[in-house]
Amino acid sequence: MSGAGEVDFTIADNDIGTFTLARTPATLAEDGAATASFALTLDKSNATGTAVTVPYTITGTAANGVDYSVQGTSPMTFPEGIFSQNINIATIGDTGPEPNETIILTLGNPSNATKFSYTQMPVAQRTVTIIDDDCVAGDTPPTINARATGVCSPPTTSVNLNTYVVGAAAGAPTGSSLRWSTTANPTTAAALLPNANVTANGTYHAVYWVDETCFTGSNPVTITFNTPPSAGTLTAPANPLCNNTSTDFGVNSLSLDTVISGQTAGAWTVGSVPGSTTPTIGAGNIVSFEGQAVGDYVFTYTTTGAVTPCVDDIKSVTIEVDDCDKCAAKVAPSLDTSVQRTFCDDITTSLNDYIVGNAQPVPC
Ligand SMILES: [Ca+2]
Ligand SMILES: [Ca+2]
Ligand SMILES: [Ca+2]
Repeated sequence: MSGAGEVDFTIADNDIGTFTLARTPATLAEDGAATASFALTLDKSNATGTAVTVPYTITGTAANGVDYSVQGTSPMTFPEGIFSQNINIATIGDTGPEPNETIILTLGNPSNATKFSYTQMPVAQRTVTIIDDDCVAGDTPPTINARATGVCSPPTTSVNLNTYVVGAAAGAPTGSSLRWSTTANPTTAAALLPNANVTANGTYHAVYWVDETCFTGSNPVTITFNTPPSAGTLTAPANPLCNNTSTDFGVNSLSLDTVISGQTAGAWTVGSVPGSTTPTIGAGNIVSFEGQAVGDYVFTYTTTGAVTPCVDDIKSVTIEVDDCDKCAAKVAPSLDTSVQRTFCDDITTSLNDYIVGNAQPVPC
């Protein structure tokens, strides 16, 4: 007020409004639309009668509308009675591997710079970082192909597990490797096998791996090393066997199991026989040659129970059978009638000369 006898005094305001910029939280997980807020707070009521405005810009490596969305527009406005304004952001998830990305909010000068300032001078700036959760290994575990998982050992004593994955090692996403573990969904490097070659039965889990922060889930393949059956080793049979009804002249039967050793489960069959009568393979695989024709008998042992790709093993043995009674039912020697029988003088001819082949009797 001024007038006669009045003096005007101007009260110089010496209060400065101070803005403080905060952000919560400092980092955001990329997926799941996580949210963060930049909060600009004024420590005193704005009593200037005019709203003070604070412009801001958002920069950083994250892209607005791609990596995040923002709620609010520049400038923030502080009329009297308003002490805080928020700028809210929300992440926009994706599946692409990428670096962690920043959202940087930088304040401009308040509209009334003589009365308002910041606590973060000279750079009134806060950063929120979006933590990427995608890795170059991708999200899809290796696909197991239809290759047979049983092998025959021997000859196959080692298996390259990579041959059981579609695309093999070369099919791993760029920057990752096809790795194996005996643990499903491995998460540590220590759980990985040193290489893809295995020599033992087991269930092995394929994973695309970069490091302990970047890997896919796993898919299993179960490898079985099958041992091939064996028909064993032939031992020398007691040849010849006798076909006589009495064992006085020699053995006339044997167990076929005595002519091989080391065989796995299997069965004997009769192959070729010299006569018209096929001998019977009895209990204990015993064969009697009593009354059988003289000659060679072939028997075959075939294993059972081979698991693919193994196949059953086969071995054949020849048993020689003879008439061991050299005295019984022999045919009289044949006379050789071509030898001279009439002589005019003394002779020294042997009577054996009159026998075909000059055969000698077989000793009994
Ligand atoms: Ca992104
Ligand atoms: Ca993601
Ligand atoms: Ca991403």
